[in-house]
Amino acid sequence: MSKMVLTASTAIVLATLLTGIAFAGLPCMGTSTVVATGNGSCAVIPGAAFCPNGDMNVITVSVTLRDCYGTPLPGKDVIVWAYADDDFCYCPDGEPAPYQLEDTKLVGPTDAAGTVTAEFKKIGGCGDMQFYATVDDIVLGPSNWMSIASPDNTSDCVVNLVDFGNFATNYNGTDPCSDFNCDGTVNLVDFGEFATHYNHDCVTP
Ligand SMILES: [Ca+2]
Ligand SMILES: [Ca+2]
Repeated sequence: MSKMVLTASTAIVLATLLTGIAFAGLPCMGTSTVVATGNGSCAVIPGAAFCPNGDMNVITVSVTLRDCYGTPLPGKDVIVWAYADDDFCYCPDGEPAPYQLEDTKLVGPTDAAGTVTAEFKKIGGCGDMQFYATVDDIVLGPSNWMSIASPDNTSDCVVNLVDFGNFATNYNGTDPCSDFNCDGTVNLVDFGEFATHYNHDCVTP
């Protein structure tokens, strides 16, 4: 009887050790983080105002990889990608990633703290967006939601007369899609922003 108990205990210890070995060095959902922050006036919402050519706000997504013991994982490449319920258009920009596919960026390697960042800025459209990270086929995140505004109201990555029509309709209102400085109203300040980015697209200016 005591031999059976000993054998069972040994099996549990071995299983625990093997589990630990299996999880050590692999990104862990519970200890890794994906955090999105914006710059500009919308950073406190939080959110960002994007122009398709990238000359408005920027969202920085910071990914920190740790294994289930909390040990940082340096030297890993990470795919960071945007997720949205709403329609957005994504211009290719090639930065800071070696390559990108629409809203997906490959960044890395992670530094000694297990951290790497990706920037998103060449985007048109309006709505809510959050970010995930994939490494070693493990999906981490999502990040906090970000509220996105853009002079490209129609999500075709061109700021033109159609967008102006929508902006004019929203003028003096509270539509967050046209409130580029996130102060709660669509007014002359926002019109100035719209005018600055009029005729912009993925490559212009
Ligand atoms: Ca448009
Ligand atoms: Ca405003």
